[in-house]
Amino acid sequence: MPARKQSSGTVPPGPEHTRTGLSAETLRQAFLDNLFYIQGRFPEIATDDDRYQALSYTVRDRLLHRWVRTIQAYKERDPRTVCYLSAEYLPGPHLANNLLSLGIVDATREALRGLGLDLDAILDHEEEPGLGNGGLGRLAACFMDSLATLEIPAIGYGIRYEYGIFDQKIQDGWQVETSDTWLHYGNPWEVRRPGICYDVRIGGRTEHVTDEHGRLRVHWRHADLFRGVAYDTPVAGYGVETVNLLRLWRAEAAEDFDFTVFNQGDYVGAVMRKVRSETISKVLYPNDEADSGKRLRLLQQYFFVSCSLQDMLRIFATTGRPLAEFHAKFAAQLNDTHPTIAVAELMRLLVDEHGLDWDEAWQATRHTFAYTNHTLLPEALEKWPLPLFADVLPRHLEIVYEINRRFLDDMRLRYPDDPARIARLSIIDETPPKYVRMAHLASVGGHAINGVAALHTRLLGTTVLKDFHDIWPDKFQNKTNGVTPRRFLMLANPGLADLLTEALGDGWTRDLERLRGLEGLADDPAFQDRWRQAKLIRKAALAERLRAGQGNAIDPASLFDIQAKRIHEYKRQHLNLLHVVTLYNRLKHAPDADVPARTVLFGGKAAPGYAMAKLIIKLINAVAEVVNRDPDMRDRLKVVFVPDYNVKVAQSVYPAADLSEQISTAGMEASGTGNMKFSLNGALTIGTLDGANVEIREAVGPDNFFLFGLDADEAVRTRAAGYRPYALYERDPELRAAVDLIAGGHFAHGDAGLFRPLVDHLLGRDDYLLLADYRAYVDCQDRVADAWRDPARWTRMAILNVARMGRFSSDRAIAEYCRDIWNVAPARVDG
Ligand code: NBY
Repeated sequence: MPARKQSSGTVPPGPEHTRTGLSAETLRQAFLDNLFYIQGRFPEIATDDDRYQALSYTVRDRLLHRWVRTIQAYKERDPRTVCYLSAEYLPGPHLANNLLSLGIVDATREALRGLGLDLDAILDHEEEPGLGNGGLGRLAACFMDSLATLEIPAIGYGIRYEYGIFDQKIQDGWQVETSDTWLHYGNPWEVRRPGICYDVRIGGRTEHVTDEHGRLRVHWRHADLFRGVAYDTPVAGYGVETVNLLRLWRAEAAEDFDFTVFNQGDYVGAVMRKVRSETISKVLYPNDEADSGKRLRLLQQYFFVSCSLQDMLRIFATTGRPLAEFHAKFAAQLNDTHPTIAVAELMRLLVDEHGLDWDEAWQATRHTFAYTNHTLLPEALEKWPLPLFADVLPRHLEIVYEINRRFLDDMRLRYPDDPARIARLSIIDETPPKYVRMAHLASVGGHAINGVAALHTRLLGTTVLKDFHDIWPDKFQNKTNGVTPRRFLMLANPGLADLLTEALGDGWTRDLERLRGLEGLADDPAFQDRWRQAKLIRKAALAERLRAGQGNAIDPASLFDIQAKRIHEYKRQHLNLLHVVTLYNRLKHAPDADVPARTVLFGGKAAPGYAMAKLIIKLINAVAEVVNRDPDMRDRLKVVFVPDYNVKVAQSVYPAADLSEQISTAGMEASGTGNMKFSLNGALTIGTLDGANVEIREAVGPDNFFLFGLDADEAVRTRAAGYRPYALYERDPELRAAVDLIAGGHFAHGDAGLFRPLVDHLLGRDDYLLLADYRAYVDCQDRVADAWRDPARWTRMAILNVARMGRFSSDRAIAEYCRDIWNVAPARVDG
């Protein structure tokens, strides 16, 4: 181990020092020290948690070293810095990822083995931070990984929810939500920074006064005050020295305010106020459609955005540059509209607090922000009822009005005779009680707008943001999503990763395009054998996990057909079920039919207030119950619901899949990222031309992708032409049989009422066009079965999928954001 150059006396010395050294022996000693000095345990009485904590602190010590040097390097070089503003992050378990980034997986395994301990058992103990709902939060985490790995100066800003996404239990087939208590045992990965805290004001009213220089000034007489305290988590780049920062804000009471109450003798009142303050960062909102317009959600958004911008201004002040150059220091990305109040807050900070004039402030603001859209669903586009907005953020409403006034004045010059267009463009929706349209604020207040897949970006510019596209076509960009190959291949699938490295060298881990080198091996029988072996091991591991969890014996040799993602009607888990029921009917009628054995697995959470999604979960479990105990189905068809799908579960699911279900109604899934993770792990995709599926299919080749169904334009035309699902039901006997079986109560112990809402919707409106796509889907599944019967053909397709997935690395996505939106460059941190 070469001696490490010290850049300052503040950094602990020596590579073999037990707080920094990377050898197995030093790690062993450090682990024992931490077990003793942090957990207060000797090895014989240590619990699983003690061991997890001790090992995590051992790893954290090694990260801190690099972290401090990264901060020093950034301070010296003053580079443009990316600030990723996201209300959600789903990083998954930290320990294994940090071992990987530091390159000490093997040394740690060896150190623990010397103590009679198993690394995997310790890793399994980690409770993951579920600080996000799904794809959007996970994308933020993949982006943080890639930013650090590409050595880009970056800070991720967000909220330190005390309760993340709920835990899902299945009782009697129904989803039951229990509270997530990820902080129960403490969190070794975060560093609380009591010194980095900001006041956040809300409510009250504004006063407009003229100061002694005749300048108009606005005083915000707020009604309430909170404080945000920083909690920092290191984000280590893979194989580089860079360790970036994830800074999450926790809400606390602002002490001075408490004191005034306290001095009036109301001690209990002061404590209650403190408790109330803390509710702001208490819990992550599940993305229910039902509860949009919630005051606490607006508070959360403003709270984290205000803390983050104040923090950026504090950092900026240390550079000594004039404030009008704020945007030269920071590129801030709005991860969907959730942080969009930042546009008004930065204007307020610059104009009201720092005395910039409006035009200067607007120039800096517009050049700072860029906006990523993640949805086309009109019901998911955020808008805040004006009375609520005015009540919580009276000054911001004035600022939004001023932004809007100037914007619409420009637009009236451009479209003098088109008031309808002006109304459509307005940031304010005038429908009573009036709303603030956050996507409009983001589009006006930033310099770039991006979609997350090519199709999504095209539809964005022709539908929900068309009027903005008409004015600023150059503002629109596509940035197709990507996923990190570190977590989702190296960590999740070490067997396949080793095989890839053996075949290609290890360059693919940082340059995923190198996977293309596999193409030449796609037909090599020996390589194919090893490929299948690696897959079988992951399938057996998942089967074992599920057996241990719920007594489900599943056969690793069967075709693992998996749909794992949030449960939503547009994602059409129930279309998948219609196929399962169709297979069931076929097998019942022809028990000797030659159909390959299939295990159909589902995983995913339903928003607690989304009744139809919860009914779909119940239906999955109801079908599973009947299918799995029918002797005619034995060794041929099995249905499994994997409970509590989260990042950790996902890491054991992707590698085990043979077939990946990406079957959303075309035009509805913005991108999807699970589709990329499955394919990268050698699953073949059955999918529609939706989201990034389109580009995945182009990349892997149409012969290696099972395509079915209407495309986005056809879906629109089908609806416009007076879609009648009932006619399709009447015309297709297999479809009718499947629907009838569900409707008749076959999977509900004879209760014909249970699934009625679902069936009625399908036969009546069928908004997501399941019946329109049913026949194409089932026929396509038959083609899947044919391909599966020929292992050499299937394996060749799987190898070609992996070989051609290089483009879907989040490293590529981040490199594009850096080049086209952020204008930032790497700042190498020396070892
Ligand atoms: O973002 C997902 C998209 O559905 C998916 O297609 C895309 O790949 C992914 C990354 O770009 N969107 C998503 O996950 N959205 C949410 O989780 C979400 C969270 C909160 C709220 C709305 C949506 N909210 O209203 O608070």
